[in-house]
Amino acid sequence: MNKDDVCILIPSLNEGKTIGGLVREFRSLGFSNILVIDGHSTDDTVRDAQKEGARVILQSGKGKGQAISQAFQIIDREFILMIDGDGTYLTEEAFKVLEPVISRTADHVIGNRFANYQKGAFTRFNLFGNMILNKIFGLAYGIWLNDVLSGYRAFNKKAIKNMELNRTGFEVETEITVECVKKDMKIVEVPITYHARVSGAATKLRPIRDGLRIASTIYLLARTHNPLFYFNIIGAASIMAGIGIGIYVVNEWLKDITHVPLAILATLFIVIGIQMFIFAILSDLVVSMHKENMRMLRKIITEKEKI
Ligand SMILES: Nc1nc2c(ncn2[C@@H]2O[C@H](COP(=O)(O)OP(=O)(O)OP(=O)(O)O)[C@@H](O)[C@H]2O)c(=O)[nH]1
Ligand SMILES: [Mg+2]
Repeated sequence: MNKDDVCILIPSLNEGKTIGGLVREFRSLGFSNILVIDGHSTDDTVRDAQKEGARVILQSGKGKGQAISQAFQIIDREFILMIDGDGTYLTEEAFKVLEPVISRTADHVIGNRFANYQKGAFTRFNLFGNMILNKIFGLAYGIWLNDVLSGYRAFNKKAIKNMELNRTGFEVETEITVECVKKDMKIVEVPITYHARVSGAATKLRPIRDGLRIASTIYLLARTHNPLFYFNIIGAASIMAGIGIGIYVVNEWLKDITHVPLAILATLFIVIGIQMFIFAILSDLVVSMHKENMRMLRKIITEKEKI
């Protein structure tokens, strides 16, 4: 592996306790292209990273997602290793994470933290939340990954240049994975070690708010990949509401009380639900044809590049 072909990308926001050591370790492993994208840290993050030899740029907006998408636009190396700046991942596992992209068996590699995590690295709530989100992701995209939200990842240039990222916050890992699935990039997971944050270094993740945002991102982005999943959920919710109101109306009617507006509402919900199911089938047809076209287009482009 030519280490000069690799860009180490570290998003950081107030990681003064760990960033210096992290950059130093990567340099001692032989990596010279280290890019820290900083979210306007108010501690020594920028100074420490620069002192150890990293190139530091300040992100133009807010959030980890915005930082990553800005960094992707300026990176020109063939391979990219992305790692959080909080010292929870091991630098020596870089080679393991990079291997599948370098050997061209993958376009995107995800380090699976659940393979080996230190006690205390996840709260019980985080473990549960991750499990649920991985399952929702599997249902929506048909790819059953163990750790969609991992912060230790590798890419080849093609993968990052093909990516269109619009989410600004902690939904970025989800969006990256979704984009790879949508663009037919090959994803591989490798087992990694995950440590707890060093004491006193605050997390920027707000589990409930960010968890809900991630879940809604998984759902909303599925519209153009798996419309059956997207529209059937709306259809099922609508039919269930209709049936619920309907049961109430019939029950009351048996007691000689008639609710005409509620009866109309129940019927409307059920009809809308059925229409959503039909809409799901039609959208699925459109999306399948679009995917077929895109696949063909990509094949033509790759063959053209070979000539
Ligand atoms: N540039 C930039 N980096 C950010 C921002 N928010 C978080 N980060 C960095 O993104 C990485 C992941 O954030 P964490 O707070 O560790 O989130 P997490 O890993 O999901 O949560 P923990 O389990 O508590 O570590 C860290 O290196 C942060 O410093 C931001 O707004 N801008
Ligand atoms: Mg972290």
